[in-house]
Amino acid sequence: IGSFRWEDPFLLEDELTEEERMIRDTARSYAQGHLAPRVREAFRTEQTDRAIFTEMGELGLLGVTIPEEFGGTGAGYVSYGLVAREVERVDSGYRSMMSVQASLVMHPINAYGSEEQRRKYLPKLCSGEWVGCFGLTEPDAGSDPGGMKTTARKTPGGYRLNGSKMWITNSPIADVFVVWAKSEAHGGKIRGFVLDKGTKGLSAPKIEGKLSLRASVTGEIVMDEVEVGEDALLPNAEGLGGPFGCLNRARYGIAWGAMGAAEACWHAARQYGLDRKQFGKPLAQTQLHQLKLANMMTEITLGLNAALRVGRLFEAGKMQPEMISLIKRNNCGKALEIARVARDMHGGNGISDEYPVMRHMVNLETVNTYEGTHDVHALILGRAQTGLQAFF
Ligand code: TGC
Ligand code: FAD
Repeated sequence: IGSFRWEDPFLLEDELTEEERMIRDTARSYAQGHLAPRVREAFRTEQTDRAIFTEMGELGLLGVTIPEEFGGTGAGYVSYGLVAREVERVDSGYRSMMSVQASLVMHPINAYGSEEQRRKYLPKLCSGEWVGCFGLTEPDAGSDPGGMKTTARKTPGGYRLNGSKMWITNSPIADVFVVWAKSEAHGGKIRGFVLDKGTKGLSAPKIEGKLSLRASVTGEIVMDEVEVGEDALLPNAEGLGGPFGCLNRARYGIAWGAMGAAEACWHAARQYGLDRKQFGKPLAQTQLHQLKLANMMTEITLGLNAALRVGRLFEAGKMQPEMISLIKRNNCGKALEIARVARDMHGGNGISDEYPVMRHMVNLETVNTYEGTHDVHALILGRAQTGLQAFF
């Protein structure tokens, strides 16, 4: 029968295929061996290491769900989730860099792009030679992306784009910009465009002073009369369904990733409680400490197994976006709460960057907000069961 595995109570490990375990192990050994040693300094000094993209690319961690003919691994969504979990166990910023590249840049090019666009962009994005970013959010359109002001006007040879995007992961170091704009030639419908770095009128200033996700650079995208050819348009997506199709994948990965960050906090709190003695005994021998650990174990176990279930449904073609709202909202909210409690359980040491807990905590504030805030996903789930939308 074997014994209870406290770190994997429902034996999730046994549900994985050989290939999934291999990909997960590659991600884990890279994350622990190469990301963990540099995260403290990167977070302290707000430095994003560009080399991480090529390192991940070499190991096949960027194009997990992209077909092999375009440089990807052609593996499934569970593998993708497992990579997100291992990377975010180290830092949510590193997972952000990876998931934007994979779900928000490569996915739309693969799913909505022409054959030429796929051939031009995917292999170099898979290898990390090029870095991508995804511009949907604007200064006045966050939760309500349908309110975007960016426009694309038809020109004789293509389109002219004007507008600005805000809070864009990777943008200051990006070579490839997937941006969404209202296209006059398509009745004002939202269309996707792929822009190349260096195009006249395109710039991506860095946003300074972030107190969260400091190892992952964030910027604006400014488009001032940016002229592109017809070949910049993603031909096979029209309306908000285009960007949302990408968000489904990124949100799904975040549901796994947030659990990785939560596991890091849980394990750290457990170890701290075993090592630290007060009142003549280890903190871990107090009832309050054990109650907190029991809560963490419970939420993480449920969250991971829910993510696995949705991953399997994804792979079986049975994914519905509301399933993803459920796990994105739940897992991010629970991870944030776990990080806050783990921070407290470390006492004064918990505020030091010698321990990972407070860094995870401030990172998870962003993770709980981006890709649809906790409350926006509640409204999606509320609409799904009442048929009444309460957004406006
Ligand atoms: P709504 O009327 O609900 O839908 C408009 C059209 O979109 C379709 N749709 C979806 N399609 C596929 N998947 C989904 N999840 C979809 N959700 C909606 C829908 O069927 C409809 O299609 P059609 O053909 O009928 O037009 O639109 P709404 O304007 O009422 O939307 C409301 C709401 C709140 C659901 C939505 O706008 C929303 O989810 N807001 C949150 C915005 C968001 O998540 N932004 C993320 C920006 S990217 C980012 O944060 C990256 S950070 C990544 C990192 O660093 O890791
Ligand atoms: P708002 O929409 O203004 O929301 C503010 C508050 O109001 C929230 O609490 C929200 O839940 C609440 N609220 C909004 N609408 C309602 C309502 N109808 N009813 C009740 N409450 C409501 N975007 C991209 O496009 N690409 C990226 O790569 C990207 N990366 C990001 C990286 C970072 C570090 C951050 C912080 C953000 C990033 N974002 C990105 C943007 C992110 O998706 C948005 O911040 C998010 O969607 C929320 O939009 P907002 O900030 O405008 O907040």
